[in-house]
Amino acid sequence: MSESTNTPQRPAEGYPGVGRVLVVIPTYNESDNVRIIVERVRRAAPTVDVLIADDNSPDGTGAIADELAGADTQTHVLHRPGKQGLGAAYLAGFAWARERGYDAVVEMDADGSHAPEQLPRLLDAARDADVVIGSRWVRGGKVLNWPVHRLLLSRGASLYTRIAMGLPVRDATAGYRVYRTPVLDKIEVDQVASQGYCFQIDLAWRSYRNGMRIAEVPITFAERERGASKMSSNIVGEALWRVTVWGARARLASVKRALGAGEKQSV
Ligand SMILES: Nc1nc2c(ncn2[C@@H]2O[C@H](COP(=O)(O)OP(=O)(O)O)[C@@H](O)[C@H]2O)c(=O)[nH]1
Ligand SMILES: [Mg+2]
Repeated sequence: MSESTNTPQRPAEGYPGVGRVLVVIPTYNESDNVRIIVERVRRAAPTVDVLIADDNSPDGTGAIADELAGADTQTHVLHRPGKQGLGAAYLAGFAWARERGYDAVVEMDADGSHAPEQLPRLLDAARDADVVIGSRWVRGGKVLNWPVHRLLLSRGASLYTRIAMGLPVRDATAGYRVYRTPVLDKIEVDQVASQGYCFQIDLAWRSYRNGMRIAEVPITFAERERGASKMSSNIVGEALWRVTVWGARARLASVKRALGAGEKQSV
């Protein structure tokens, strides 16, 4: 088949200055996209490996993923029993990477919103950072083909996260990221239960609180061209609710610290 014969077959020698990298691509009903995205990643960054984390997609994405993995030693598949959400798929992918000694993991959507051609830019930034976020809302960042309500939702979510939680990240819901593997232990990623956008905010928040170096690199984000979005109003609601609770907790903790310091001073 022509699709698999042009896939480069090179040993995974790693990405200079970062080491062995695994790009985790969660999929649910991405049969129109999975082949294209894997080929683009392999071409854009030939030394990195790919893991497709598929939740038993009814549209046969998993079988296409098997075909891709069979034709390329650097492409792998993790079959999961059913739809359990984006966050759970990433956690399983991260665990897979840690078991195999990868130095860094990348989060990337299957639908082409995160251009694989920009991956080297993110990985270059990972040489001097623990976490790299491909950001729409820093200078040079862009969004293509989004209706105004999505632009407002995304910008609003990031602004709200900065104000409510004090998280100094411009694009807190962004899902195009690099984590150096030791970070995952430090932020106790195993204990994360959030899904969707909240998963991304949660990991950024944990990284920030644990003193990780977070770099934001401008990306051009394109809306998906094929297939349907899996995000729902529930996922947006979860993010809003959790950000409010986390923010309130953080503020309360700092007020308590300030009061504690005041009491000590007065005795
Ligand atoms: N494995 C898995 N992947 C998922 C699930 N939900 C969404 N995804 C994938 O996560 C990525 C982002 O989802 P998408 O629907 O594009 O979200 P949007 O970009 O916010 O509209 C895509 O690659 C989806 O196929 C899920 O429950 N399980
Ligand atoms: Mg998408």
